[in-house]
Amino acid sequence: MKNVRGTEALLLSLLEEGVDTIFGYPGGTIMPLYDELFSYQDRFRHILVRHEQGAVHAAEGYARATGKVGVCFATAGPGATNMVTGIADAMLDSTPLVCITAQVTLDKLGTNFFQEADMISITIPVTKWSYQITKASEVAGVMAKAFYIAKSGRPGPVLISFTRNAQLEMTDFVYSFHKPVRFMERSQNLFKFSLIDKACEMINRSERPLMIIGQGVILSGAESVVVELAEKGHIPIASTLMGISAVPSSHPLFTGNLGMHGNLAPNMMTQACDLILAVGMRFSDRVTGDVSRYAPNARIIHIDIDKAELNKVVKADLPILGDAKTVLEQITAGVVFKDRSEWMDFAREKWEMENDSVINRLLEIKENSVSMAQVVDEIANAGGGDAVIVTDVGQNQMFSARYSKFNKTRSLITSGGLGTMGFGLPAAMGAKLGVPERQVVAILGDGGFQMSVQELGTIMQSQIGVKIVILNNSFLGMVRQWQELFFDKRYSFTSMVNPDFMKIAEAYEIPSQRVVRHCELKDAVREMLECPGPYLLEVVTEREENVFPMVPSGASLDGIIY
Ligand SMILES: Cc1ncc(C[n+]2csc(CCOP(=O)(O)OP(=O)(O)O)c2C)c(N)n1
Repeated sequence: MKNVRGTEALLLSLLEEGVDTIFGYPGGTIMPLYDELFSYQDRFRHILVRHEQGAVHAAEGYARATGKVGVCFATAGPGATNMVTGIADAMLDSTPLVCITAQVTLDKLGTNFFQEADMISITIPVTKWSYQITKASEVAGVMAKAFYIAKSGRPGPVLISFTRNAQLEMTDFVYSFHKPVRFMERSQNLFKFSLIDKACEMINRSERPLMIIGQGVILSGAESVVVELAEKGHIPIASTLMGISAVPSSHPLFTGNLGMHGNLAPNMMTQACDLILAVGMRFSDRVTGDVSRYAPNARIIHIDIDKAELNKVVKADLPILGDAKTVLEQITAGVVFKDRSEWMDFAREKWEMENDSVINRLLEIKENSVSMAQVVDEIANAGGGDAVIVTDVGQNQMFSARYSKFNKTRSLITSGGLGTMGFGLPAAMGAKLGVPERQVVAILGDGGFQMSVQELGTIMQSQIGVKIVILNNSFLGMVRQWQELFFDKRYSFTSMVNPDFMKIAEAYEIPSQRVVRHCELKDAVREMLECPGPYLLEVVTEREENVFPMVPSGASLDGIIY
């Protein structure tokens, strides 16, 4: 047992939890903690970001790329409230985080003290747990619980508000890992074996099954079981945006990505299948379109670790509460091979239709311009499908999801649930720090890049070797696309006058290049990928390119435009 300050107890707790990287930004109220960190510099890598929202997105990128819990620090008041968008983003995308924000001293709480913001009330709806530490003696127990909650069951963010008096008080430090209380433990694997038998029977009987995988597959480490089950039963797989990369894009049973800007085949297959095996996905509106006309002929098996997701949007014929990997292993044992070649022919036919109507057109080479799809395609070819692709939000995101190739899991990091512009650049920094051996490419729009452009300072100071690609269409492209298609082309405030991105890169000492013609693209991408440190590639793209296929908002999946 060691008698230490609250601040040291907190850092010792982080060490106990295996934390080695912290993203943060100091300020008055958190100064005692940063002062303690000064003595622990050899044990932690602290990344000084340029905005607290960036700290959270970086921690998200780190968590998504590594599977570990992301950790970030911010001071009280504005530092803490700057984190809220990132925390909400992590909540919707089930990303495990522990966010530590400082708080004014206990006897000043509720007095509108300088930089006082009630972070508990603010974050309750966007965290799995938020708690205010008011005594140093609470630190070890609260931190153990925070890490347990962040990573258990369906992962998510935890916020710990750390009052200044608790930072400074002395306490005896003893750490013991959190022991789950019973109801939490049970939720991990509550399924009954009769449900497994029923699932196997439904799958074995089905002529046209479709396995839909979400991020839950990645979070539970069920990637190889998904492939095993699909191959054993001859079952096609489709992925949600968040499930992308769980299964290699080249797998013959992988039919593509679902949803609003997904591929034609899996969307059409949803409407034509007789069984959906939904694994670790939540039937988001972006995936279902009009729910009342969703999958009209299908019976539905829904496997999820979060009870609240079962029967929330789509009524399941067989809801199974449990961990995806454990449940799928059981199901795989009972599934038999059935020749579903005709069903796979259906998928192939739709792929050909999409190739003819969309892909070939977008990839068609025009001498004096470059399309966004071509840039993503070139990066995919040059990177061989091994890179981690981090996107921002908008057309850049949808093109990245559709034209990238993925060989490995945890290779697409994107803001799915909240759709947070400004996510891409800091998330890519965090991902690169988490998996330095991998190539990490951030594909961003000119709008989203400028929402977190200040993080170039972090990249410069910490020499983070992330590759930044700006698809510069001088528009808030996705909103412009909707204005073109659904608002009579009335481009209300979506045209952007942009700065010289080359000069910005130069100011941050980041090597850069601008491409305006297709013939320059290949060499520029190669140069970027071969550059050992950070690199910024701006591609001036066609201004009014659209992402297709597209299921218009509120339409049924049958109404897909391509
Ligand atoms: C913080 C935030 N503000 C606004 C939006 C709404 N929005 C979604 S996509 C988009 C356009 C993005 O433009 P850009 O970053 O240039 O990317 P592009 O679509 O052109 O690839 C906007 C404004 C959002 N998702 N997030």
